[in-house]
Amino acid sequence: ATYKVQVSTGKGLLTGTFDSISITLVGTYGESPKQLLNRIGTDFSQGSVSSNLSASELGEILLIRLHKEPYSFFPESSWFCNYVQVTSPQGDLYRFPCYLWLEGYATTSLREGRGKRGQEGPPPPAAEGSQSVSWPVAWDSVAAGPEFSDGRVCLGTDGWMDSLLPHPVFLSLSLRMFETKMKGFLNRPYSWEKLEDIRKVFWFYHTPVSEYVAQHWKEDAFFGYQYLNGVNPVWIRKCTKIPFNFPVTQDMVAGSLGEFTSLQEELMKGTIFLADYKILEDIPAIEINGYPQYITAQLCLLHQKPSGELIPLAIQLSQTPGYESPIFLPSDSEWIWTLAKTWVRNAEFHVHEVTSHLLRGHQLAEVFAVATLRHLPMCHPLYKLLIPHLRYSVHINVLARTFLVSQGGVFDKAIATGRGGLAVLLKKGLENLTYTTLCLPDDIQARGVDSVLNYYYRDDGLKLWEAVHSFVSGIVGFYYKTNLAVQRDYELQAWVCDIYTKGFLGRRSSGIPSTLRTLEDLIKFVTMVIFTCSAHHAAVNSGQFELGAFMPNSPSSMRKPPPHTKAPVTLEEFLDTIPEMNTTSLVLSILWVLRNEDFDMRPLGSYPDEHFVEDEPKWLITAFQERLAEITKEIEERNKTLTLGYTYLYPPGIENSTAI
Ligand code: RS7
Repeated sequence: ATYKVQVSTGKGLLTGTFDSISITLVGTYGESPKQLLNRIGTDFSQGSVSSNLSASELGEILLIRLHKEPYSFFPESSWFCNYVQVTSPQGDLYRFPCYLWLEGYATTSLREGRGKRGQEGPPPPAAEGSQSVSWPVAWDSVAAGPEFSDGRVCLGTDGWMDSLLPHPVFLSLSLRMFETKMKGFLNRPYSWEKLEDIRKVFWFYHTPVSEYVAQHWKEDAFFGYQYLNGVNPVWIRKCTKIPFNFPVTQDMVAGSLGEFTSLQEELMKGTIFLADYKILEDIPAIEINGYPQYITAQLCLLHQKPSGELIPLAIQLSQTPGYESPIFLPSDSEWIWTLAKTWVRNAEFHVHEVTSHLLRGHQLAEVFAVATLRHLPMCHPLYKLLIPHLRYSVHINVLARTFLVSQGGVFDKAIATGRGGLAVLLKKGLENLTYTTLCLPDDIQARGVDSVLNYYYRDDGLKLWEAVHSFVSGIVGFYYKTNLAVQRDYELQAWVCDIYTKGFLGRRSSGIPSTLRTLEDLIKFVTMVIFTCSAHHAAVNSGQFELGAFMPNSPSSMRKPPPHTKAPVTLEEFLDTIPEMNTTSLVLSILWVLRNEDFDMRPLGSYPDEHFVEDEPKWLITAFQERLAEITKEIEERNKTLTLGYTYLYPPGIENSTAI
């Protein structure tokens, strides 16, 4: 009988191979002979190649083996195989999705692509599952102590880049460009002389938003706005009782609240909010440019006016009230109030980059990726569902460990925590991280921010959560009919258990499940995974550049201790407290290099790699895309009515995965 074999190679650069590739088909009646697929010197790069294969009747085809072997004098070359498709003599179509690099000389088995769980179907080929991937030393140690992995995550060379022109090339080119533009600022360990200079030095990147920031950064309303729709819109909580260690009184806030209401009344109305940076207590700071830097654990009280403006009422620059730690108020003199707010912006820098961005965006994505590669075979429906949302995550983290959080890296050069304080902060962040925080609808309830006005992050985020949830429900419902099916899927259970024990260090109080009992449990958990890697990461990542380019809005380090009195300060003293020119430039260079360029981006809900072969999941993907398009329209309409549109959860700008 004659079988038709079609092989598709990735479209990226250098995805073809000059090695010899042959195939064996394995069916219920037996195996075909091994057959060569590429003639010498053809590299597969043209996309799709067809061959005919003669064999006796094989029955239903269960799996294929791809043999990658040396071809005379050609050096070994990696191959990015999209998929193989086999048509039987009777016209039955079998598809074998791959979408992986095949490296070295080896035989790779691929199971037929209809989603199969655990016991179903033939036993998993040896190459799949836990043997090939191990937990990087990194995660445990990043969470528990100061030692980071050297980046050698056991994923072969890929980290799943699907082109051989990897991130680093673009990143270093980009950095080179930045350096020329900055013309020497990276070498100047001096204070900025004028605020205007900070704006001007960045002449090659002015957007409407970065200009807006430079003009409005000192305004209370913009300071408050960023808690709702800035880069870290996950921190404020409703305050119903003034904390004992932050003794704000009616007298202090009377001026801000006006004569028609009182602090007590507003507390009861639910319009008072608290940003508490207790997590920064006792985080060690480093020296920068030879001088000690400072970190404090601020408290900031805010009020939402009926107009929707959220304004700061009071700021205390430590967790311990008293003579040494006055409560700063908007009625204080101009630069001391600005300095107090800038200290809070600095706290925001630390908690945003470390807990919201690095921990929740990047490290969790890596945990999900490693657990998925270890436990879910490629034909598992959850592998198919999740793998597009884990693309490049390990790769970008290896880069972050190499350049950003490495010894002598950016954290050690320009951020007050340095690498040591970062590890302490990450550990605390992980200790505080709960399932509630990770599930947006629960998080909104827990923080008491469901009726806050003008909270576009919440509005867009909840719509996206619902859209993802409904998509995941469809996929899960198609492959799992009963709770028992969920309980009995030992691959799935091993996956979730590994996330619990390795990712969350087996901490019961996190509320993270260690097993999944029902369909609803499974749907929620998978929704959380996809939402974290896509929407959450986008919300905390996309605005960094435009909101951080004007440094006083987002200082990475403070060079003087927090003020102990309300004595007026001058602009010059203010400039001597925020980062120097070289520190500013270094942070900006990273923001510049990592700013979201469209390069190779896959927006939320786009699945160009066809892992699913059945019709139903394909329809569900289409429905998901349609819902995202509706959300996109709604956001466009809403943004037309705003001075500053909220775009960080605009679906076309959200990546499927934590890829940058
Ligand atoms: C960015 O991701 O765009 C920039 C991050 C950055 C810039 C300057 C100083 C520190 C950071 C940071 C951070 C923590 C997350 C890093 C993960 C980026 C791959």
